[in-house]
Parts: sequence; structure tokens; C-alpha cells
Amino acid sequence: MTIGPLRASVVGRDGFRGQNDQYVVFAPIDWRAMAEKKVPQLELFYRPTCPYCVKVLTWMKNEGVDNVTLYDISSDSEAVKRLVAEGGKKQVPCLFVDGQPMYESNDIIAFLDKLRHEPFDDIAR
Ligand SMILES: N[C@@H](CCC(=O)N[C@@H](CS)C(=O)NCC(=O)O)C(=O)O
Repeated sequence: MTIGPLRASVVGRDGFRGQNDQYVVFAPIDWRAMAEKKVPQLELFYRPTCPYCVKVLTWMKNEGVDNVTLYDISSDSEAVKRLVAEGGKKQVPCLFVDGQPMYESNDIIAFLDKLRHEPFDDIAR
């Protein structure tokens, strides 16, 4: 299918820029769905004195990862309640990914690292 003439400035992975500014499309691209899938809600429960938490937070700072909402459970009793109720235990660090708990610091770092390079739905959790 060829749509044109269109002055396409963005070329997606399912199409390419054809001649005379035509945009050749192989399949409709649901950009909104793709964008929504790529941005899960990220919440990190931590304690400032926990070395595993410091490891995750330091990695995030060094890598410029700033799309995670932070909850310090040493000063936020509501966060503790939520961590235990929804996560199942009080251990930190814990990353909630769209409400799903992930507890191991190495897993959290690996997940956040992968999320920067791949669409959310492509990541095996
Ligand atoms: N293997 C875990 C260890 C996490 C851990 O031991 N966290 C401690 C704090 S440093 C904890 O939350 N312990 C349970 C508790 O304090 O109730 C990781 O790497 O994330």
C-alpha cells in the first residue's frame, strides 16, 4: 500500500521513505499502543542505609535513570504498608513494575538497564 504524497519526517520500523516524499507503509503502526507499552509505571521502595538499595540508587544516578518514583520506607509508613501488602515482604530494594514486585537488586538493575533499550513487552520478566 502506498500513501502519498505525504511529507513524512518520521520513518518507523514498518515503513520507509519512498520516492517524491511518499511514505510507503507495509502495515499500520499503532504508535500510541507502542508508546504505552514502553512506559510501565516504576516505583522503587528503598531504605537509605541498605547497601543493596544504595547499589541500585547509585547505578540509577550514574546512568541517568530518573523515571522511577522513590519511596523511602524508613520515613514513609504508608509505603511500608504498601510494600508488605502488595509485595508480600518488607525486604528492600523492591521495584514495583506496574504494581508487580521485583525484589533482587541485581534483577532490578538488569531490568531497568534492559528497559532503556527494548520495548517493555519484549522484556521477559
Ligand atoms: N539479595 C537481596 C538482599 C536485600 C536485603 O537483604 N535487604 C535487606 C536490607 S539491607 C532487607 O530488606 N532485609 C529485610 C528486612 O529488613 O526486613 C538484594 O540483593 O536485593
